[in-house]
Amino acid sequence: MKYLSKINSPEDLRKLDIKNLPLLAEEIRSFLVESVSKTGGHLASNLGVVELTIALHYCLNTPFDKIVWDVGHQAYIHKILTGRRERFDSLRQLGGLSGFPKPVESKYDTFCTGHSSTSISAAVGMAAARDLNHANYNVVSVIGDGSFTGGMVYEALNNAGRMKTKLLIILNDNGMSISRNVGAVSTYLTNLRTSKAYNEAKTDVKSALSKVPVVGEAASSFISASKKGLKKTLVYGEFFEGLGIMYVGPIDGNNIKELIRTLNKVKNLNKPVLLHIVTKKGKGYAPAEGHPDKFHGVGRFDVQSGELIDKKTDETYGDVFSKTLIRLGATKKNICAITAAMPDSTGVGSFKRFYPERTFDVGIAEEHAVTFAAGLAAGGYIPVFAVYSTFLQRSYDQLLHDVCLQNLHVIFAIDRAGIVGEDGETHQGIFDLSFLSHMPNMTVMAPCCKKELSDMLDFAVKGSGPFAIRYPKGAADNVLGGSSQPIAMGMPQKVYEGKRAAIISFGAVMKDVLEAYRRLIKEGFTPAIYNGRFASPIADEFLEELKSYEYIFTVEDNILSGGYGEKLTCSLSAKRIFGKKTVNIGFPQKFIEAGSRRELFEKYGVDDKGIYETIKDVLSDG
Ligand SMILES: Cc1ncc(C[n+]2csc(CCOP(=O)(O)OP(=O)(O)O)c2C)c(N)n1
Repeated sequence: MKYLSKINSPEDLRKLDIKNLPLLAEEIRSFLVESVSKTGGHLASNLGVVELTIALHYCLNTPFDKIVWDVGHQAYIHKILTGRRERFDSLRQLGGLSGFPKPVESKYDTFCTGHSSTSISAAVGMAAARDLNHANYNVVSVIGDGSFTGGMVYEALNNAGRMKTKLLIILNDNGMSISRNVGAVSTYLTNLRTSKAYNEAKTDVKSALSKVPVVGEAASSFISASKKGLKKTLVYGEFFEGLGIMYVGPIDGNNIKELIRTLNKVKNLNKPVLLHIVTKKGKGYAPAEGHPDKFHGVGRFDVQSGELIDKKTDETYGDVFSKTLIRLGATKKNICAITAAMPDSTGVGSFKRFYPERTFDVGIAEEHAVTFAAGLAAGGYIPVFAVYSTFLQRSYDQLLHDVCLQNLHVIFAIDRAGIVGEDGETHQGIFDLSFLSHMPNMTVMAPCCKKELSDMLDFAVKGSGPFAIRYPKGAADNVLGGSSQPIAMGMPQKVYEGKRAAIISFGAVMKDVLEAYRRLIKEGFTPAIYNGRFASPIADEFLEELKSYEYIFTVEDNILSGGYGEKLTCSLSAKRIFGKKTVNIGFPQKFIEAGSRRELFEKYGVDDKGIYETIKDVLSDG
């Protein structure tokens, strides 16, 4: 590592001669592949932006100039170049570096990201703050073509074009979201990259740009000068220009010299500019170039072969969901599946192989996906939107206003509910119970095992109105031996009879609850065990049943605030059932850091040991 080992800040980088930067890029790629092979992480996206990241820190005066990384999964090189190389082996681990930009981690991280399509809005806001302060730094948003399918992008462009302030949007176009990018916007970008018409339009660029007020002359002479040096790659993006945003590109985003020449010009333009760069996802590492989707987010792997080290063997909740939906789709011809750009990780891709005409990939557009589902339901179909808990957060009002208000029969299959682990604060799915269980008409369920997930989907398809079924990441088991009492609206399943105390387990925490129960029994405690099943509604009959207990414990993998336990406690008091000593076990109302799922359950006392200790302490004191 001739060059990389000497770079501890962007100032060190800026001292390098431009001719050595391609070698630095090579060193960074080796370092990245080696490192991520040990920690896991977002490899392919980062390999594609090595040159871009070097060029940005080389041309800009960071941290005075601000870079906002959309999603932020591609900010690893940025971290490596901004003084975090030596801690890179702690990436995504408890107490280690975050896998996403995090201002508390570094002054070079300007904005927290993790969810897509936010960077232009944030950058426009930062540019507005700069202008109010009469400052003059650059604000740059780096956003991928996948993230460009999200609706906020267009709200931000609308705002940026009107404000006319200095802002640089770099559209990193690799043709990929996690899978191949989809939709009309993606087609438009592909046309920009390839169409003959646009190449021919290059001759008109100069006259078109001369008409642009304020910077017309400067931009026009820039284009003329650049044309010679930039291999005639500049064309005219009429969509952006029509919004008042100067379009530059497309240029080769893996050519460092071309990037630097272009950035040095556009950074001085005093208006919103969109620079369209074309990059290769996974560049420089053959397995990732060949399978950019598999190496988008990857576990530990062998560098030579590209083979995963921790092979997935057990069936996951996502697998069970996918199989069940395919089974249901065969008889119920009005079931549709929807994904927001995550067909493979949600199981919707498998449904598509059987029923392509009833499968919809809407792009990274969760807000739209929910209202689109509402439209399908209004048209007589039963849409199933399979989505990660954390991303459904973006659709609160669409759920409430567009689905629940009309009591439409839409099913939300909420994967990665609860703690997700290494992706950390931005991705933990610990809020869904709190934002769903208070919605009128919404039935909210969680299975304790794989058999129950399948039963709950059957139940939801047969029912009416909206349903949310939440299940966690990872292997699913049949913890209750697969034998379950039929599902009845609002009613939990009684697992073990008991006296004095009832422990109500909500969802897949059942395994740990049963482990804690075994230890309590050994010590002479005799609590009853329930499998909660429904966070909303909670049947009156069950509340009445709880009258016979003195202590009520609830366990869930959600934040306590607004979660299952609080909902149950409020339901008891609404029924005037007083005098119960209730203790809710779950996660505190805070953003939970990265770490393995097990570590985090242990840390917050939601594992078997924590549950056992809490219950034992309370019952012993009483
Ligand atoms: C709101 C939201 N939905 C889904 C995701 C999951 N996700 C992470 S990266 C990604 C694809 C992003 O594609 P693009 O912006 O083109 O970046 P690339 O990885 O191709 O560089 C998706 C769908 C997310 N981070 N945020």
